[in-house]
Amino acid sequence: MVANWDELTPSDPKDKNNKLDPGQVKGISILDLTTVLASSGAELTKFIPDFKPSRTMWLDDFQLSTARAPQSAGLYKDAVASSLVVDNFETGVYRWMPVRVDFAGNPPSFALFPADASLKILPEAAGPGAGKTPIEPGGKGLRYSYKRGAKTAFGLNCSVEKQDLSRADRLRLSLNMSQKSLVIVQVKEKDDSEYNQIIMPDDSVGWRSLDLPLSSLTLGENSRDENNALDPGQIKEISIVDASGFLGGMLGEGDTTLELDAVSFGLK
Ligand SMILES: [Ca+2]
Ligand SMILES: [Ca+2]
Repeated sequence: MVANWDELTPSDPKDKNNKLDPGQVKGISILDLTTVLASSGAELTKFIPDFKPSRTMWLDDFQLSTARAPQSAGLYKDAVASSLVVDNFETGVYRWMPVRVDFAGNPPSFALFPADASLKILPEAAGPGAGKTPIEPGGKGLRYSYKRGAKTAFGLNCSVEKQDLSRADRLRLSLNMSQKSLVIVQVKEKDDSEYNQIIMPDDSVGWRSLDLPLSSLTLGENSRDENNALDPGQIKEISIVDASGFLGGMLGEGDTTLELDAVSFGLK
């Protein structure tokens, strides 16, 4: 994997200019978040089905380069507009969390990194395009493979909590389902209000390039929001959910792939 300094997000909200200054770097850490969570007492086996406490981390070919890497996230400006790239998958960094939700029980149960699913960044999973700019599909994309069934949903979550989205007015992404699916594109505010765009089964197969005005997303049925409006500056998370399992077997079950590329917000 490779990343530019300016694609790293600050974990300290008190940083003066809200970006990493290469001349100020004094150390680099690589953390296995699973072990961090385990030491916090979280019941990981409940969320990560194949969690093993004994883990090995391998590190090789570590380099600091003066050449700029392809940009896979962050602010991008062209002659006409500004965008905030959420992910175009060009640098092999994984920013999306795979999730499975089982509705058979009450309450529903959640599994992060479900054992029966796989997540890969691949050239074969790229959207159609030359990927000439960070906001265009092409190059590499993300492939989420899983076996779907009744009363089960599979989704991908990406946190954008550290990004300044106050000027965002559109969400763009390229999406490809391997079989007819009911897909929900969901944007969540910091207070957990959920806003959705539903992709109907007949519009889901083959690459779709979506360009959604944020004002067209609608508040989820089970969601409350104090002002009933999606406030871009409050957006903390994007989810892409295959909710076909809700339809009681109307859509096909079994092996399914969800491919994603070129996710960005258009800025005003
Ligand atoms: Ca790409
Ligand atoms: Ca709101």
